[in-house]
Amino acid sequence: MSALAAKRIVILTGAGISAESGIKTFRAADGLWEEHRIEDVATPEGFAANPERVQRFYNGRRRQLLSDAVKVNPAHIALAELEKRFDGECLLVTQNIDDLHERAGSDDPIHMHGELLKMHCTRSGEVFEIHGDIHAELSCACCGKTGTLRPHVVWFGEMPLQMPCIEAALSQCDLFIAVGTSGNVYPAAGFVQLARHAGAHSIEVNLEASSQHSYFDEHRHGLASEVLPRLCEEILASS
Ligand code: BV8
Repeated sequence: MSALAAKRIVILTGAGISAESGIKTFRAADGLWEEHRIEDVATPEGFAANPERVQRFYNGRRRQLLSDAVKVNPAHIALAELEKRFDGECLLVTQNIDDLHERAGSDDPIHMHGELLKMHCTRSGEVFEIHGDIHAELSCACCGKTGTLRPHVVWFGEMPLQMPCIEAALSQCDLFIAVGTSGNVYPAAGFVQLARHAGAHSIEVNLEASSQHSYFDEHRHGLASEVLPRLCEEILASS
């Protein structure tokens, strides 16, 4: 039986799936981290030390995400199609904080690292949509105070979201596909090992070998917008 004849699929996406939509990845030569130290803009300590710098970093990314220049690409669309047409279970987990999976038609992907178009109150934890800038004068709808709102994003040292749900799905999946992730950030980088432990067939879709390359059964290297539509059709034809 084909390894693609799956019944329970878990898909993990990273910045590479949105690269062709015009959103910078983290570790490419012109990547996001090239212009900023991770410690300064993606840690609670960095936010405490200089909240304005962190708000500027995310406000700039939010404006870019909402600009006309950023559109879904065939990779996002292929995953949304797979979710709709696949007759088994298909869980999409993304490390990305953009909303391109939703714009492509994916229902309710798990944003394990949070969402750029959301903010939360540091006093109550309540989460709100935000399409504009977050700044110190913005008053919070739940406590009426200013200076309490931060991006609803998981920083280094913070617990990713919905981990129990993700780990349960990985422990039962029979096909695991990672798309556009360098495999440098944990716990997401360890998901392929959890899937292998569950007996799943694992496929890496990436421009080049990721740090977790050796744990994958299969490697399909190339542009996600070209590789993923073909792979999704093969899965649908096999199931
Ligand atoms: C935590 C949100 C625990 C912000 C991000 C071992 C176990 C557990 C933790 C750790 C561990 N070792 C170290 C840690 C700590 C740390 C960590 O992993 N550090 C690394 C640097 C070593 N992890 C954490 O802190 C995590 N939290 O573990 O909590 C805990 C326990 C108890 C109590 C409290 C806490 C939290 C990590 C989340 C950090 N937040 N993002 C933001 O987005 O601004 S991470 C950030 O980098 C992104 O979200 C992204 O997810 C992540 C990884 O980047 P990628 O998506 O992989 O992007 P990258 O640029 O690296 O790669 C892109 C790939 O695409 C490339 O390979 C490229 O070739 C490819 N590509 C490019 N174009 C294309 C393409 N592929 C196909 N087609 C294309 N067109």
